[in-house]
Amino acid sequence: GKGIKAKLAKKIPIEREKFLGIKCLHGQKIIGQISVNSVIGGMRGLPLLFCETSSLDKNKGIYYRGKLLKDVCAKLPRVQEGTQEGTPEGCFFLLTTGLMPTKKEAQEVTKEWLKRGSVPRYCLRMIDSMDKRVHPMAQLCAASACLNPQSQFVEAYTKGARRADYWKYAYEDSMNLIAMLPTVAASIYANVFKDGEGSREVNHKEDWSGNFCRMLGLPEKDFVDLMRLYMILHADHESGNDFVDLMRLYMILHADHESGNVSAHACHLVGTALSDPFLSFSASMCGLAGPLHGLANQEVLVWLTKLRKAIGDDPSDEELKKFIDDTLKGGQVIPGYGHAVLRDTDPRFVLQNEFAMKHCKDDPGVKLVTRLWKIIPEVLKKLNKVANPYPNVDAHSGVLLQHYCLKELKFYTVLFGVSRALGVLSQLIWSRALGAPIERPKSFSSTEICRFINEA
Ligand code: FCX
Repeated sequence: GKGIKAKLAKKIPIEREKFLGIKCLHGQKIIGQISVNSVIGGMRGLPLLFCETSSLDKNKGIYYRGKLLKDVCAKLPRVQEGTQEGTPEGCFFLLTTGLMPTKKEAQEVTKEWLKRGSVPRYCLRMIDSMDKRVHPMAQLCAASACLNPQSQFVEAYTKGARRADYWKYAYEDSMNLIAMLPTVAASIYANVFKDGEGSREVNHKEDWSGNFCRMLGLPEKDFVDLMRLYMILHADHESGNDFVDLMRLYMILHADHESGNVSAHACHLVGTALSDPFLSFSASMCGLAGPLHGLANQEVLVWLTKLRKAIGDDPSDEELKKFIDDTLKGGQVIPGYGHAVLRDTDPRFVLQNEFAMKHCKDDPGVKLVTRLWKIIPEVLKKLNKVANPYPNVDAHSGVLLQHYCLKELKFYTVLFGVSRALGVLSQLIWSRALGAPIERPKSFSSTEICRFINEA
């Protein structure tokens, strides 16, 4: 059979068998210990969750389905003409099925999403009725929740569908939701930043990212003309579609990050109550909207802007070090540096930097970010407490978006969210496929914790 659904229909019974076997034979084995710190300290590092789609290794980096992210980027089939990047569509195929798609299979996903992409009018009306002061992320949460009348999962559940079939409806809803997200996000962007100007038509000649960029109206025509002129003058390769390629790459890199991070865990948690995928995704986005999670990409740019205002676009190493020191002395962290799990430069940073070196190495923001990659770790290491002094994903994304004229910082987390849908919804489909039960850990009061301590 072809397509994701056929692949899943074949694979899910096998994985269920495997699961049942593990449960029966090894269900009682102990794989971790819970300390008092685990209970009061955010469950850091506890081996508590299941995730089939992606994993992190503190030194080796990020894996999607057992493949290093850089190999995923290298091997995903190039679908549209003239593109240098794989597609998020192909990435979704990989995350859900565990298989690297062929070019044809990746194209099939694009076609499916184009077919499913039209957003119901009542939802667009709701977006249009929003006050501009409502943060784009809050609008994304509201819009995805309000799509819930579309849910085939709800319909099937109400009619008494078999539990073994739940994944099929979770799949349909996930595909429909992902297909609609570019239009939803672009409508929010147009309303908040462009007085409602912008297209909402899906063009069947373009892929998911191409449609998204066009609906955002980016890069602006002036910029495309400028780039064409630059390319003619430098007798370089064709340009103009670089921004779509950046979008493809961005959507692949931000998609999945294990299941313990806030956005993935929120989606899973809500999904275990058998809330439908639209509501589960909405919950996920509420979490991504927090400053310790998805909002960090915004903070990096704020910091860089301050830096450039203070010491200019081409400061000396000494000036940079002093600015970094001053930030630290002011009691602030260096945004975009450090990670809870990784212990080396985030591969998502490296891949974005490779893109930048190919497409816009002379951009002053890009140059600065690249120089800081050498300088900041030296300074952070000297503090003797930062577990990972190297840059994470958020240190780079902002300057690239700025380069292509996506200047509205408040929108950056929405892009992150559209991408994150691919990961959290792949995980959700598998949660329903494997019959993940409702999450319900036991909680303890401080009196009870003290009793444990006294008994120990
Ligand atoms: N600048 C200055 N100090 C830093 C630092 C940074 N970038 N990163 C960590 N430290 C400090 C911590 O503040 C802590 O100091 P303290 O003991 O005085 O409180 C000490 O180093 C140890 O923290 P560490 O174990 O290295 O880091 P955590 O796992 O606790 O936290 C994050 C990880 C990412 C939250 C932390 O490095 C940070 O605040 N970075 C800056 C913000 C950021 O970039 N966030 C995005 C993270 C990521 F990409 C994502 O999840 O999206």
